[in-house]
Parts: sequence; structure tokens; C-alpha cells
Amino acid sequence: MITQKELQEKFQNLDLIQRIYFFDSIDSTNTFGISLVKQSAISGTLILAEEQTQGKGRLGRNWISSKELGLWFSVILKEKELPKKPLLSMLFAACLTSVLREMNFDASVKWPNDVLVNRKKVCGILAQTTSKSDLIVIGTGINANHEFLPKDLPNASSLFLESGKKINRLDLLYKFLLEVESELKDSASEWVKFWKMNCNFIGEEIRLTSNEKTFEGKFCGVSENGELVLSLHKDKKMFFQAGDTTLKAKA
Ligand code: BT5
Repeated sequence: MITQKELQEKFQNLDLIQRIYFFDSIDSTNTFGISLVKQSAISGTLILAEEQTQGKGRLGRNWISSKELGLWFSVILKEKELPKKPLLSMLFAACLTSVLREMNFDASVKWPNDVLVNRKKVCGILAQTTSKSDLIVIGTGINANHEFLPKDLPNASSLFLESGKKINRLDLLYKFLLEVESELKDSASEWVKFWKMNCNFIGEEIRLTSNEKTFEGKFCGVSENGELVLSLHKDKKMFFQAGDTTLKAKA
């Protein structure tokens, strides 16, 4: 169990975090974040919950956020150049991957902003904005100590399941936010380089679904704007701003 006191003490020296909200249970930390943004939120707000009853994925999907087993949180940041929004969520995924690699996990980002360990999803990220504010709510869900995940999510896993070791969630959150704080100082083109460094799958054959169409080809990395670059055949390359990628099973 995480306590408010531990949280305040641990994060008081982190410049990135200026204000903390901590909930035992909430519908969604992102929904709460968006409601704050509509009132008077400040950049550097962290919203953390032990459980989400209506955790959200992209495109109205559901995100399972079981009590005390993961890290379910949102960070509110100010971003003046809105094209950076997709890059910001990619940066978050790359920061977590880098921290997990330091902890000896075989971690990788998967476009657009999932984090996989041993090719299984342990983290998803959802960035949201409102039209009237330049604040962005970036929600991160990390499966930490689950001993099992629902059978209908065969590609999902937790850090415990992949390592056999229980994770100290506050330590992980701290390391992650420290990494974000440091990487935010870099330029967007450095973020893209950092994302690529943290990706194991460049050069692999993948399937991409975008606007209900499916494409198969070689994943060539990402553009300066964070678009996925897919090589279909010979010299033909396609760029995608949004979509879902599926890795092919490795022989
Ligand atoms: C995501 O969406 O991966 C973004 C998830 C963001 C969750 C965080 S938690 C804190 C903040 N507050 C929120 O309400 N949300 C954010 P997407 O790529 O659309 O993936 C969603 C899909 O992943 C679902 O349709 C399921 O198939 C699968 N899924 C659901 N729960 C999962 C889990 N705990 N672990 C792995 N996969 C899951």
C-alpha cells in the first residue's frame, strides 16, 4: 500500500512535480486530470490512484487497473507546441523503457506508446488535451505486481510475472519521473532518437491497423514527428500518424 505521507516525502525534491493528488479509488486519473485542466490546474500536477474503476485506453477502450497492483497515474504538463503531443507520450514510453532496462528487464517501446517486456505489454499511455488549454494530461498505466492478468489479454503481462520479483511501486514511479524530468530538457528531435534507442523492433515485419485498414510490412522506425514509417515493398514507404501495431510471433 502506498501512503500519502510516503508519496509527499519521496517526491518533494523532484522539480517536475509541484502538486500531488492521491486516491484510494477513482474512476480515471485522466478524467480527473481533464476536469482539473478545465478549472485551474498547474503544470507539474501528479494524480495517482491505487485503483481505477473506469481506466481508459485509447479510442474509448478499457484499461484494467486493479487495486494496489500497478501504477495508475497522470501527469499534467504545459506544452505550447501542440504537435509535440504525440511525441510527449512517446517520450514517456521511452523513459519507462530506459528505466526498466536499467533494472535488467528486456524492455522495448512499441509504436505508438506501449512498453513491452519480453514482447508483452506491461504499460500503456494515453495523452489527452482540451481545446481551451495548453496543458496536456498524460496518463500512464504500469502493470507491476499482478500474479495473473485476464485470459482474454494474452499479450499483457506484469513486471512481477516477467521477473518473479515484486516491484516497489513508489521507487519505480520515482525513477520514472526523474527520467522524464531529465529528458524533457532535450529537444523533440532528441526525444525521437531516444525513442528509437529504446525500441527493439525496428526492421521487424509488423501489422498495422489505421482507420480500419490493415497493412503489413517492415517497420522502419519513426519520423521526426513521431509518425510510424512502414516499408510495404521495394521503395514504397508509408507514414502513419495513428494506429495500432501488432508484432509477428518470433520463431
Ligand atoms: C493504452 O490504450 O494502452 C492506454 C492506457 C492508459 C492507461 C492509463 S492508467 C492512468 C491513466 N488514466 C486512465 O484512465 N488511463 C491512463 P490502448 O493502446 O488503447 O490499449 C487498450 C487495450 O489494452 C485494451 O483494449 C485491452 O485490450 C488492453 N488492456 C487493458 N488493460 C490492460 C492492462 N492492464 N495491461 C495490458 N493490456 C491491457
